[in-house]
Amino acid sequence: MFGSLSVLAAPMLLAACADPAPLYVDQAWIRISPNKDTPSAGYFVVHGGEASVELRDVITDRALRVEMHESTSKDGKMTMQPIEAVPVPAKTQVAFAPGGKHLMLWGVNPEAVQQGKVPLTFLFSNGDRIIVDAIVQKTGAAAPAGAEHKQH
Ligand SMILES: [Cu+2]
Repeated sequence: MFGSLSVLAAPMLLAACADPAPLYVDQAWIRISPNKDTPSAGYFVVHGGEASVELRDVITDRALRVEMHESTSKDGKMTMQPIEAVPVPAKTQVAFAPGGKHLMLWGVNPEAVQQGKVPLTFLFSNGDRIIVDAIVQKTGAAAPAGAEHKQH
C-alpha cells in the first residue's frame, strides 16, 4: 500500500521541479499608524523568478496614496527617501523590512483595517501584476523586533 502511494507521488514532484521559478511576493504586512495624520508602513518579500525584473510600483484602492521608501542611516540619524524602482535580480529575495525599504501608506481605509487585510498590487517591469493581501497589524499589537518606524 505505501509502496504504490510513493510511486504515484514521484511524478508530481518531478513536474514541480521542472517548472521555472516564479516571480512572487509574500510575507506582506502593514503596520497601521496610531496617528491618523501620519502614514502607515508596509513590508513584504519579493522572490525573483528566472529573469531579473524591477518592482516599479505598489498600488491599492484601500489607501489614498502609497509610496516606496528607503530608510538609511546618515551620521547616526535615520532618514528616508522615496524610491522609484527596485531591482529584483533573478532567483534573489528582496525584502522590504523595518529599518530598510518600506511602503508608506496614507489614509488606509478603516474598513480594510477592521477586516485585517489590505490587498496590494505589485507592478513589475516585465508586465507582471501580483496581488497579495497584506495582513494588518493594528496599533498596540506586538510587532516583530526592530519594527519601530518613528522617523516621520
Ligand atoms: Cu517612509
